[in-house]
Amino acid sequence: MRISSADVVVTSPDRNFVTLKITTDDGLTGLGDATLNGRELAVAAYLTEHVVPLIIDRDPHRIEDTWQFLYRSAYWRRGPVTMAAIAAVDMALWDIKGKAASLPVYQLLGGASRTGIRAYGHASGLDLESLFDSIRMHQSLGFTAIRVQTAVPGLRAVYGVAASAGEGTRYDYEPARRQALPAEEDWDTAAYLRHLPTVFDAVRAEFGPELTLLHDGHHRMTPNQAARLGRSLEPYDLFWLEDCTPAENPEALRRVRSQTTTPLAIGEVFNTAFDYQTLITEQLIDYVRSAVTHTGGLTPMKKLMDFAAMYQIKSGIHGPTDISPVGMAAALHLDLAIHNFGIQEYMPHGELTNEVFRQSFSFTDGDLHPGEQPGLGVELDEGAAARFPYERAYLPFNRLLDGTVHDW
Ligand code: EZ4
Ligand code: CO
Repeated sequence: MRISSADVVVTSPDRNFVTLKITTDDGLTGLGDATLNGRELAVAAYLTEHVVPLIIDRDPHRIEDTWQFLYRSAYWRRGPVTMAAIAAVDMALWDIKGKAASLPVYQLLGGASRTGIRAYGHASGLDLESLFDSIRMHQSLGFTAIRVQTAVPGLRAVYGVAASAGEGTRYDYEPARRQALPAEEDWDTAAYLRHLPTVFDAVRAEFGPELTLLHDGHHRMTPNQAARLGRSLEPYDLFWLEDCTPAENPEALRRVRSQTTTPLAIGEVFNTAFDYQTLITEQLIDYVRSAVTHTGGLTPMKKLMDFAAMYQIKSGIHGPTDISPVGMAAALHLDLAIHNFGIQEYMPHGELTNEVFRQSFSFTDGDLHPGEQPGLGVELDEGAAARFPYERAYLPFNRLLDGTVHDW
């Protein structure tokens, strides 16, 4: 079997997605997700101009060799654009191998280690009342684990919080913001540190001790601030505190770790196992947050999770709406197969996205399952995709109250 063609499809149902479709001379097709939110066309060009010519005529079964070839022969290693492009090839080849073997990809990764994949959803509120409504709505959908994000008094727009009560239950940061320039949000860490524990206190009082709660700090704190927040949230028994400090400096987590037992998760902006080396070997984190799409695909993610397993660190794979259904399906096959699964983030895609990407994964009683279709189990409706042309979109950015640009 040989790769006969590879096409990059950019489509924007609800939001932008970049998908690689590889076709073999046997007529099999495989899909890979290459979506890098806000920088989509950089990956599309990297694939079209530089990667597609390299993979034509290669044996699609040689996944490890193709991965090593694309990673090492570029000379310029790592980075989100490169690793998303390699991920797309890797996912598409696993999809093809599964179809060739008539097996779902999780079977090729070792088979199921569990019956379902526990997912967490995103609740948010401008005040306690709307936050409680949002949590109840997620419970009614079946979620047993819920991320809690809240507005902060005095701040206009905050990450993770629906802009108005009407949007209420569905917070989606960027797709609704397709516009010429990035939206500006504001931030004040001191106000956030004062407010957040009061919100978790109210949520625990309302929903009791058993509901699994998570929170995303979205890279905004210093190590000392993060340590203080971790401590102040200890009475509320979080499943994890995510991205408490900016991702570039793993040493920051030493300070946080030594000061609090609140579990820590990090890694949605990482793109190789090397980014985790210190964090894993020093056991500074509890959960690996990488996306399969942004970490070079299933091949390196399986190795990363096996490395993490040696240190009792579990998975918490990134699953926002900017991961396409193809990237989501890849995550679910891995989640089902690995021993050290923790939890899976799940933001359901919009209706238009589900029209373009025909999926076979399911969500029942709070658990996801990738389904039993051969390969990844997602097919691209190219006719539908063509109806939604690319629209430039940016993620928001933050300024402190005095106008200084801050981490978003
Ligand atoms: O901000 O995927 O935990 N989830 C997140 C996401 C990220 C977006 C960025 O594209 O932090 O909401
Ligand atoms: Co996050």
